[in-house]
Amino acid sequence: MSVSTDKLMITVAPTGAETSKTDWPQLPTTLDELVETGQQCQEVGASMIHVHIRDDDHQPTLDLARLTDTVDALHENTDLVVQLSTGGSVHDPLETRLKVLDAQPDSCSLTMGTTNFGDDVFLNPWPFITELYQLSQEREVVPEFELFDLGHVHALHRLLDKYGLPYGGRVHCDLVMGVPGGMPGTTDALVAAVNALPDVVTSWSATGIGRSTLSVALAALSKGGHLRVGMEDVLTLAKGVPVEHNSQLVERVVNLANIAQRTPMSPDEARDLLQIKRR
Ligand code: KMH
Ligand code: ZN
Repeated sequence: MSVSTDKLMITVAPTGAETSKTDWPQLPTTLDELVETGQQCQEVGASMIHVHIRDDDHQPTLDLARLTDTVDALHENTDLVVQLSTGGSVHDPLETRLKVLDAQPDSCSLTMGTTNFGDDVFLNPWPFITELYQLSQEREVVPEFELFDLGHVHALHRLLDKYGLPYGGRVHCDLVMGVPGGMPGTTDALVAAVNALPDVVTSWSATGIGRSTLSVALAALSKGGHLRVGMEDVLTLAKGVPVEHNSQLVERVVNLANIAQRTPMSPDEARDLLQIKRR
Protein backbone atom coordinates (compact mmCIF):
# COMPACT_ATOMS: atom_id res chain seq x y z
CA MET A 1 0.00 0.00 0.00
CA SER A 2 1.34 3.42 -0.87
CA VAL A 3 0.41 6.40 1.28
CA SER A 4 1.02 10.08 0.83
CA THR A 5 2.94 11.33 3.84
CA ASP A 6 3.34 15.00 2.94
CA LYS A 7 0.21 16.28 1.20
CA LEU A 8 -3.03 16.03 3.16
CA MET A 9 -6.50 15.62 1.71
CA ILE A 10 -9.12 17.14 4.00
CA THR A 11 -12.72 16.14 3.48
CA VAL A 12 -15.47 18.14 5.12
CA ALA A 13 -18.66 16.32 6.09
CA PRO A 14 -20.77 19.34 7.02
CA THR A 15 -24.27 18.03 7.65
CA GLY A 16 -24.89 14.29 8.04
CA ALA A 17 -28.35 12.83 8.51
CA GLU A 18 -28.61 12.58 12.25
CA THR A 19 -28.50 16.07 13.72
CA SER A 20 -31.61 18.24 13.78
CA LYS A 21 -31.63 21.83 12.57
CA THR A 22 -33.80 22.78 15.53
CA ASP A 23 -31.13 21.60 17.95
CA TRP A 24 -28.24 23.01 15.85
CA PRO A 25 -29.38 26.02 13.77
CA GLN A 26 -25.81 26.47 12.49
CA LEU A 27 -25.95 23.05 10.75
CA PRO A 28 -25.90 23.74 6.98
CA THR A 29 -29.13 22.24 5.64
CA THR A 30 -30.21 24.51 2.77
CA LEU A 31 -28.50 24.61 -0.60
CA ASP A 32 -27.27 28.16 0.01
CA GLU A 33 -25.84 27.18 3.37
CA LEU A 34 -24.17 24.13 1.86
CA VAL A 35 -22.56 26.15 -0.93
CA GLU A 36 -21.37 28.83 1.50
CA THR A 37 -19.98 26.09 3.74
CA GLY A 38 -18.17 24.49 0.81
CA GLN A 39 -16.65 27.82 -0.18
CA GLN A 40 -15.45 28.65 3.34
CA CYS A 41 -14.09 25.17 3.92
CA GLN A 42 -12.25 25.17 0.59
CA GLU A 43 -10.80 28.57 1.50
CA VAL A 44 -9.24 27.19 4.68
CA GLY A 45 -7.98 23.88 3.24
CA ALA A 46 -10.67 21.32 2.38
CA SER A 47 -10.51 19.60 -1.00
CA MET A 48 -13.53 17.26 -0.87
CA ILE A 49 -17.05 17.56 0.52
CA HIS A 50 -19.10 14.58 1.73
CA VAL A 51 -22.70 15.58 1.17
CA HIS A 52 -26.00 14.69 2.83
CA ILE A 53 -28.93 16.90 1.90
CA ARG A 54 -32.14 17.96 3.63
CA ASP A 55 -35.64 18.84 2.42
CA ASP A 56 -37.54 22.10 3.00
CA ASP A 57 -38.29 20.97 6.56
CA HIS A 58 -34.57 20.28 7.12
CA GLN A 59 -35.21 16.52 7.21
CA PRO A 60 -32.78 14.11 5.50
CA THR A 61 -33.77 13.30 1.92
CA LEU A 62 -32.34 11.46 -1.09
CA ASP A 63 -34.60 13.27 -3.53
CA LEU A 64 -32.84 12.91 -6.88
CA ALA A 65 -33.66 16.37 -8.25
CA ARG A 66 -32.31 17.97 -5.08
CA LEU A 67 -29.21 15.81 -5.14
CA THR A 68 -28.56 16.77 -8.77
CA ASP A 69 -29.07 20.48 -8.02
CA THR A 70 -26.69 20.18 -5.10
CA VAL A 71 -23.94 18.53 -7.15
CA ASP A 72 -24.35 21.18 -9.85
CA ALA A 73 -24.35 24.08 -7.38
CA LEU A 74 -21.24 22.81 -5.60
CA HIS A 75 -19.47 22.36 -8.95
CA GLU A 76 -20.47 25.84 -10.08
CA ASN A 77 -19.50 27.63 -6.87
CA THR A 78 -16.57 25.63 -5.52
CA ASP A 79 -13.72 23.48 -6.86
CA LEU A 80 -14.32 20.78 -4.27
CA VAL A 81 -14.53 17.11 -5.16
CA VAL A 82 -18.21 16.36 -4.58
CA GLN A 83 -18.92 13.10 -2.83
CA LEU A 84 -22.54 12.12 -2.29
CA SER A 85 -23.47 9.89 0.61
CA THR A 86 -25.08 6.63 -0.42
CA GLY A 87 -25.52 5.85 3.26
CA GLY A 88 -28.26 8.44 3.66
CA SER A 89 -30.09 8.05 6.94
CA VAL A 90 -30.77 4.73 8.68
CA HIS A 91 -34.37 5.01 7.42
CA ASP A 92 -33.57 5.24 3.69
CA PRO A 93 -34.49 2.19 1.60
CA LEU A 94 -31.65 0.43 -0.23
CA GLU A 95 -33.25 1.05 -3.67
CA THR A 96 -33.29 4.81 -3.04
CA ARG A 97 -29.68 4.72 -1.92
CA LEU A 98 -28.66 3.07 -5.22
CA LYS A 99 -30.32 5.90 -7.14
CA VAL A 100 -27.92 8.47 -5.64
CA LEU A 101 -25.46 7.73 -8.46
CA ASP A 102 -27.99 9.12 -10.96
CA ALA A 103 -27.02 12.59 -9.66
CA GLN A 104 -23.55 12.08 -11.19
CA PRO A 105 -21.32 12.94 -8.25
CA ASP A 106 -17.51 12.80 -8.53
CA SER A 107 -17.40 10.27 -5.74
CA CYS A 108 -19.78 8.28 -3.57
CA SER A 109 -19.48 6.75 -0.15
CA LEU A 110 -19.78 2.97 -0.05
CA THR A 111 -20.00 1.36 3.38
CA MET A 112 -18.52 -2.11 3.57
CA GLY A 113 -20.99 -3.75 5.96
CA THR A 114 -23.96 -3.48 8.26
CA THR A 115 -23.22 -1.84 11.57
CA ASN A 116 -25.06 -1.07 14.76
CA PHE A 117 -25.49 2.72 14.82
CA GLY A 118 -26.42 3.84 18.30
CA ASP A 119 -29.91 2.41 18.86
CA ASP A 120 -30.37 1.95 15.10
CA VAL A 121 -28.93 -0.34 12.43
CA PHE A 122 -27.10 1.03 9.40
CA LEU A 123 -27.96 -1.62 6.83
CA ASN A 124 -25.44 -2.61 4.16
CA PRO A 125 -26.07 -6.22 3.10
CA TRP A 126 -23.50 -7.85 0.81
CA PRO A 127 -25.76 -7.91 -2.31
CA PHE A 128 -26.36 -4.16 -1.87
CA ILE A 129 -22.62 -3.52 -1.54
CA THR A 130 -21.81 -5.46 -4.70
CA GLU A 131 -24.61 -3.84 -6.70
CA LEU A 132 -23.60 -0.34 -5.63
CA TYR A 133 -19.95 -1.09 -6.36
CA GLN A 134 -20.65 -2.38 -9.86
CA LEU A 135 -22.90 0.61 -10.50
CA SER A 136 -20.08 2.96 -9.46
CA GLN A 137 -17.75 1.20 -11.93
CA GLU A 138 -20.33 1.46 -14.72
CA ARG A 139 -21.11 5.16 -14.00
CA GLU A 140 -17.42 6.05 -13.57
CA VAL A 141 -17.93 7.39 -10.04
CA VAL A 142 -15.02 6.92 -7.64
CA PRO A 143 -16.14 5.20 -4.44
CA GLU A 144 -14.80 5.97 -1.00
CA PHE A 145 -15.00 2.76 1.00
CA GLU A 146 -16.34 3.58 4.47
CA LEU A 147 -14.95 1.22 7.10
CA PHE A 148 -16.74 1.31 10.46
CA ASP A 149 -15.22 -1.91 11.75
CA LEU A 150 -12.36 -4.35 11.23
CA GLY A 151 -14.82 -6.76 9.59
CA HIS A 152 -15.46 -4.11 6.94
CA VAL A 153 -11.75 -4.20 6.08
CA HIS A 154 -12.03 -7.93 5.48
CA ALA A 155 -15.13 -7.35 3.33
CA LEU A 156 -13.14 -4.85 1.23
CA HIS A 157 -10.56 -7.57 0.44
CA ARG A 158 -13.43 -9.80 -0.64
CA LEU A 159 -15.04 -7.12 -2.82
CA LEU A 160 -11.85 -6.13 -4.63
CA ASP A 161 -10.82 -9.77 -5.15
CA LYS A 162 -14.15 -10.55 -6.77
CA TYR A 163 -15.01 -7.34 -8.67
CA GLY A 164 -11.62 -5.73 -9.34
CA LEU A 165 -10.50 -2.13 -8.94
CA PRO A 166 -12.83 0.90 -8.81
CA TYR A 167 -13.27 3.28 -11.72
CA GLY A 168 -9.96 5.16 -12.15
CA GLY A 169 -7.89 2.39 -10.58
CA ARG A 170 -7.26 4.03 -7.20
CA VAL A 171 -8.60 2.58 -3.97
CA HIS A 172 -9.47 5.13 -1.30
CA CYS A 173 -10.92 4.26 2.11
CA ASP A 174 -12.20 6.22 5.06
CA LEU A 175 -12.10 4.80 8.58
CA VAL A 176 -15.18 5.98 10.45
CA MET A 177 -14.28 5.44 14.07
CA GLY A 178 -16.09 5.83 17.36
CA VAL A 179 -19.65 5.13 16.17
CA PRO A 180 -21.50 3.37 19.01
CA GLY A 181 -21.57 -0.09 17.43
CA GLY A 182 -18.38 0.20 15.36
CA MET A 183 -14.67 0.21 16.11
CA PRO A 184 -13.50 2.62 18.79
CA GLY A 185 -11.79 5.89 17.97
CA THR A 186 -8.41 4.89 19.32
CA THR A 187 -4.89 4.86 17.91
CA ASP A 188 -4.69 1.09 18.49
CA ALA A 189 -7.85 0.46 16.45
CA LEU A 190 -6.68 2.79 13.68
CA VAL A 191 -3.31 1.04 13.40
CA ALA A 192 -4.97 -2.39 13.39
CA ALA A 193 -7.37 -1.35 10.62
CA VAL A 194 -4.72 0.37 8.48
CA ASN A 195 -2.34 -2.57 8.80
CA ALA A 196 -5.10 -4.90 7.60
CA LEU A 197 -5.99 -2.85 4.47
CA PRO A 198 -5.57 -4.58 1.10
CA ASP A 199 -2.23 -3.88 -0.62
CA VAL A 200 -4.05 -2.20 -3.52
CA VAL A 201 -5.33 0.59 -1.27
CA THR A 202 -3.69 3.79 -2.52
CA SER A 203 -4.96 6.25 0.11
CA TRP A 204 -7.00 6.31 3.28
CA SER A 205 -8.47 8.89 5.60
CA ALA A 206 -9.99 8.69 9.04
CA THR A 207 -12.62 10.45 11.07
CA GLY A 208 -13.38 10.12 14.75
CA ILE A 209 -16.94 10.64 15.91
CA GLY A 210 -17.60 12.93 18.87
CA ARG A 211 -14.88 13.05 21.45
CA SER A 212 -12.60 10.77 19.43
CA THR A 213 -12.20 13.41 16.71
CA LEU A 214 -8.83 14.68 17.93
CA SER A 215 -7.26 11.35 18.88
CA VAL A 216 -8.20 9.90 15.49
CA ALA A 217 -6.94 12.99 13.63
CA LEU A 218 -3.60 12.90 15.42
CA ALA A 219 -3.22 9.14 14.88
CA ALA A 220 -4.12 9.44 11.18
CA LEU A 221 -1.69 12.32 10.65
CA SER A 222 1.15 10.39 12.22
CA LYS A 223 0.38 7.21 10.27
CA GLY A 224 0.30 9.04 6.93
CA GLY A 225 -3.46 9.11 6.41
CA HIS A 226 -5.81 11.83 5.27
CA LEU A 227 -8.60 13.42 7.33
CA ARG A 228 -12.33 13.90 7.34
CA VAL A 229 -13.90 16.39 9.73
CA GLY A 230 -17.26 18.14 9.98
CA MET A 231 -20.50 18.56 11.85
CA GLU A 232 -21.69 15.18 10.60
CA ASP A 233 -19.13 13.70 12.98
CA VAL A 234 -18.64 16.19 15.81
CA LEU A 235 -20.65 19.16 17.06
CA THR A 236 -18.34 20.67 19.67
CA LEU A 237 -14.80 22.04 19.62
CA ALA A 238 -14.37 21.20 23.28
CA LYS A 239 -16.75 20.28 26.08
CA GLY A 240 -19.52 22.91 26.05
CA VAL A 241 -18.07 24.80 23.05
CA PRO A 242 -20.34 24.30 20.02
CA VAL A 243 -19.01 24.36 16.48
CA GLU A 244 -20.37 27.54 14.88
CA HIS A 245 -19.16 26.81 11.36
CA ASN A 246 -17.69 23.73 9.72
CA SER A 247 -14.68 25.77 8.63
CA GLN A 248 -13.55 25.88 12.27
CA LEU A 249 -13.11 22.11 12.21
CA VAL A 250 -11.19 22.28 8.93
CA GLU A 251 -8.99 25.09 10.25
CA ARG A 252 -8.24 23.13 13.39
CA VAL A 253 -6.89 20.13 11.46
CA VAL A 254 -4.96 22.42 9.10
CA ASN A 255 -3.20 23.72 12.22
CA LEU A 256 -2.48 20.17 13.38
CA ALA A 257 -1.25 19.33 9.88
CA ASN A 258 1.11 22.31 9.89
CA ILE A 259 2.73 20.99 13.04
CA ALA A 260 3.01 17.56 11.41
CA GLN A 261 4.43 19.20 8.25
CA ARG A 262 1.54 17.99 6.12
CA THR A 263 0.31 20.50 3.53
CA PRO A 264 -3.40 20.56 2.58
CA MET A 265 -4.08 19.40 -0.98
CA SER A 266 -5.89 21.56 -3.47
CA PRO A 267 -9.09 20.13 -4.94
CA ASP A 268 -7.23 19.42 -8.19
CA GLU A 269 -4.57 17.48 -6.31
CA ALA A 270 -7.34 15.49 -4.63
CA ARG A 271 -8.84 14.82 -8.09
CA ASP A 272 -5.47 13.46 -9.22
CA LEU A 273 -5.04 11.38 -6.09
CA LEU A 274 -8.44 9.76 -6.50
CA GLN A 275 -8.41 9.77 -10.31
CA ILE A 276 -11.77 11.54 -10.42
CA LYS A 277 -13.30 11.75 -13.88
CA ARG A 278 -13.11 15.28 -15.35
CA ARG A 279 -16.75 15.73 -16.37
N1 KMH B 1 -25.94 8.50 8.19
C1 KMH B 1 -25.40 7.20 8.41
C2 KMH B 1 -26.51 6.22 8.69
C3 KMH B 1 -22.45 7.55 4.55
O1 KMH B 1 -22.63 8.74 4.42
O2 KMH B 1 -22.22 6.81 3.60
C4 KMH B 1 -24.60 6.72 7.27
C5 KMH B 1 -23.52 7.57 6.79
C6 KMH B 1 -22.51 6.91 5.91
O3 KMH B 1 -23.44 8.75 7.05
ZN1 ZN C 1 -22.21 10.43 5.71
